[in-house]
Amino acid sequence: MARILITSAIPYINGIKHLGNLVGSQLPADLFARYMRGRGHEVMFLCATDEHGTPAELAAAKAGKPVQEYCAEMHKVQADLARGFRLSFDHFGRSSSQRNHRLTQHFAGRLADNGHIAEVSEKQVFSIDDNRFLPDRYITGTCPNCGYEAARGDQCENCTKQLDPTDLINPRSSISGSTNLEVRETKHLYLKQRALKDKLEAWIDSKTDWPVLTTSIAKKWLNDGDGLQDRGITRDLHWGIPVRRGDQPWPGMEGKVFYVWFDAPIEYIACTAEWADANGRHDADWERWWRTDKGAADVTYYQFMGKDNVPFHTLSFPATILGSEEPWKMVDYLKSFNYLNYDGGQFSTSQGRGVFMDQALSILPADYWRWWLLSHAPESSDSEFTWENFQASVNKDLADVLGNFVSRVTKFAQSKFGDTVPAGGDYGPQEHALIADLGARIRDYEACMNAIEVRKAAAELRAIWVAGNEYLQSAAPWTAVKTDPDRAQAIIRLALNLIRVYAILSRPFIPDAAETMMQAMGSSDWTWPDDLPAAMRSLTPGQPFSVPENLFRKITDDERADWQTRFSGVRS
Ligand code: B3M
Ligand code: ZN
Repeated sequence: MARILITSAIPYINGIKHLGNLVGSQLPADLFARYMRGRGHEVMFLCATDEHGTPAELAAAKAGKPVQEYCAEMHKVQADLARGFRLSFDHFGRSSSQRNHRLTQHFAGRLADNGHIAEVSEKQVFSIDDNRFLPDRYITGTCPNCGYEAARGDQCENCTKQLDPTDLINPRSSISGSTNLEVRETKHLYLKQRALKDKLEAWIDSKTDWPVLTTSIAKKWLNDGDGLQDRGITRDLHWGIPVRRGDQPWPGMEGKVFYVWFDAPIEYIACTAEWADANGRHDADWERWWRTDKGAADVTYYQFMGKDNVPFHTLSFPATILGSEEPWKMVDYLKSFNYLNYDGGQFSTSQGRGVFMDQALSILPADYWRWWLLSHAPESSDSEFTWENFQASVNKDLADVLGNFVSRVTKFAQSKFGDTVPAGGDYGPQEHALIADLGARIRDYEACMNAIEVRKAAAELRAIWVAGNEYLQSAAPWTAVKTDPDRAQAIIRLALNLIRVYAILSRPFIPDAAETMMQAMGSSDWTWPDDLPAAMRSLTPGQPFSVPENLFRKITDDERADWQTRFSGVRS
């Protein structure tokens, strides 16, 4: 039994995520966690909400709530949606937890002790009416290049020129609109990443099995002229983890917090400690996942994320870990994803374009979405959600292929032979050929899953469902029953066993349907079919089964047209 540590990128707290976000990290991570559990491995699967930073503060202000209260509420909303999508986290933590406060301060202290931190004085815009420093993008003014009046302090959206806030004509606070601004001196901590470049490079070079997407992004940022900059890890904000040097105050840094991207990846570790706290475990129980000196040397660690998060996970976070000079577990395999587009454009959180997690579950159960999203995961390139494609693949793969097999087999069995697995006959050449074929296909499926080739794995699984249908079509128990009832009973016994095997194999993709199939077969034995001939005799003659409710319904053309309109515009 192997020990598998899995983390998904942790979603920002502000707002509900869309399906593109979901398929970029949490959902494929869940697929892999479920598969590894199914294979009998010990899995620790973690996710959390990413709660700090200006966007969280502003979203709370917009909602008219104290930021703590806002984050607590939104955490619950996201946790409920995760449950709705059957995301099987061992723990869904919060980056604002006390555990993360302490660990983040610990890492900062270690980095300082090891000479990796510089204190830098800089000038920054302070808004007197807002009583806060303004991040560059929260300053609005007229672009000196094109005259656009709503240019942001970091960049003009109109002419794309990169700006400095002090370039803006008539600058004002985007938060309050106030023009009562002044430039103040402020001191920040910088992580000296540049000095860690050789170590980072050696580490990245040692990862020869990473997906091209991951490695190419890591190398680009490592080697591009201004790629590996020393990085500011503190901010002048109220909401965040107070800057401390381990458990000591940090002179000169009073009232400042760590930058959200400094503390967010540390939450992967802190989340495991939160898991221990929530389950009455000891520190040793989480440390054995993370400290190579305390049992984590035999852990294999997988991370899942969208491509925009790769630089932070291949450079910044590893710099934090390497710079700590402590024996923390580092990622072994980093699976990254391209973007999912929506119906000829992009998903847009600000415009409410596309389907968001809450809306998706309000129109169809989780399995429908899980299947489409995973079978179209944006792996080798960006992919696109269209309602036509969604309808076609649900109706065909789920309803016609899998659903129809289960329903035909169970209904026929019940009507001809009653409520138990029929006893007649035995498997013949046709069954042995099918079992041999399926055995080979299952090994292919496993190979794709082990390699986290999500789309290919879905295609293999679909092929396994198709093979069952083809067998049933050619064995034709409805014909055999007229002349050779024993033969028909053997066919049906095999087909019922196959439903149970389908439940096991399909569970990582469509857990609810898998549960329904397993229950209908009167079994709770989820043992992976390493020995397929034995698995195909798991349900024995006389054992009760039932006809499940329709596993999947079809999406009608009217529904498709209705949803297409409903999700195209601005969210109310
Ligand atoms: N919250 C960005 C995102 O949700 C960021 C990921 C943090 S992973 C440590 O895409
Ligand atoms: Zn401009």
